[in-house]
Amino acid sequence: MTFLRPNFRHPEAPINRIGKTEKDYEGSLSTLCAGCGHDSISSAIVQACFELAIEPHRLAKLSGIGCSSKTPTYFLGKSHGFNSVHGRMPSITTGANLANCDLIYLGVSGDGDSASIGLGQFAHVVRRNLNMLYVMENNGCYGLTKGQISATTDLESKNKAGVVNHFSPIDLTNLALQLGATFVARSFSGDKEQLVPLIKAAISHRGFAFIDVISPCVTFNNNPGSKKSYVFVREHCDATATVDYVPMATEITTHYESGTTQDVTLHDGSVIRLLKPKENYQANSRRSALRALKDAEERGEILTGLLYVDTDPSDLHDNLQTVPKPLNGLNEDSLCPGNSTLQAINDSFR
Ligand SMILES: Cc1ncc(C[n+]2csc(CCOP(=O)(O)OP(=O)(O)O)c2C)c(N)n1
Ligand code: SF4
Repeated sequence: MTFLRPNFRHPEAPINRIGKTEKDYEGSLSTLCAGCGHDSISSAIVQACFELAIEPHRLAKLSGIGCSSKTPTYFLGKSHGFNSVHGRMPSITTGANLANCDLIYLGVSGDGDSASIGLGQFAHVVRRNLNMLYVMENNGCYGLTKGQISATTDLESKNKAGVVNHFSPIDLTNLALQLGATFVARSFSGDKEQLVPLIKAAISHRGFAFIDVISPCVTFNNNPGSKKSYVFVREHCDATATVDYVPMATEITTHYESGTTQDVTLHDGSVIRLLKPKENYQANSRRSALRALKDAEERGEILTGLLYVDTDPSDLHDNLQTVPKPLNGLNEDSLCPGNSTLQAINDSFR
C-alpha cells in the first residue's frame, strides 16, 4: 500500500493568485478510517489556504497526539510541521511564535488533547492571545485509543460500547470566551460551506482564533444515542448566521436587503460578512455570545458559526513588546547594544 498521492494534475485546475493549484496545499494520503470527520476538516483547511493564496513555506502546523493530531500530515505537505506531545501543542506553538513572528501558526488538537491533559495549556494560550488558529477536532471521544469518553462528551450521550456519560461536559468555546479569546467559532466537519470561510477569517485574525469543529468518529462514536454522531449533529445545528469571508482589497459587489447582513472588518481590511444573523446577535459582544451559547444549550441545540470576534486586539508580541523580526534574523549589531548603552543602563540602577 502506498501513502503517496499521484502527481497528476488536471491541466485546467483552478490556479490562485500566486500560481498554485489546490494540489499544492495537500499532504500525504490519509490513513484515518474512511468517513472520519477529521479528513473533511483537512480538506477544508486545504481549500481555505488555497483560496487565501498562502505561500506554503509561510505556514507552520503544530499538533499534539491523537487521530486529530495526525492530520497535519494530510494537508499542507510543503509547510513546516511539528507533531508534539499529548496536550502540549500550545506551549510548542508559543515558543515557535515568539522565535519567529513572521509565520502563520495553525494548531490542530482533539477534544482529549485539549480538554483533558491539555486543558491547562489551552487556558494559558487563550489568555496570552497568541497569534494563531487553534482548531479542535471534537468527536467527543478518544478516537486513537479506541473510543473512551472524553471531557467534551455530552451529558447522557452513549458511545458504541454502550457506555453512557453522566459527567457535565466542558464546552471549550464557552471557556475560551470567558478567558478572553479574541475570535471564537464553532462548526461541523460536514458543513464545508460554513467551515471554509471561518478558517479563512480565523487565519486573517491577528490574535488567538479558536474553532471548535464537531467531527464525528465513525468507528467509536457515530451510533444511535451518541450526541456527536453525524445524524444527531445535523439535526441539532443552529447557526448564529451564514458566514462569508471577503478578502482585503476585494470590492464587495453583492447587495442584500438592509438588516439582513452584518459586516465585521478585521484589522487587515478583510471582511467577515454575516448573512441573516440571528435576531439581536452581535458578533462583537462577548456577553451576547455567552448568552446565545447558554440559550442554545437549554434548547438542546448546537450553536455554530462565528460566535465572537474582537477586531482590534493586542496579541502576545504587542504585550511583550518583542522585536518585529524573527530572532534568527537579528545580527550582532542589534543584539549587542554596545558599551556606552550598557553603561547607561547600569548607571540607571545606581
Ligand atoms: C502522556 C500521554 N497520555 C496518554 C496518551 C494516550 N493517548 C493517545 S491519544 C489519546 C487521546 C486522543 O483523543 P483526542 O485528543 O480526542 O483525539 P482523537 O484521537 O479523538 O482525534 C490518548 C489518551 C499519550 N499518548 N500520552
Ligand atoms: S478512530 Fe475515529 S477519530 Fe480515529 S480515524 Fe477512526 S473515525 Fe477518525
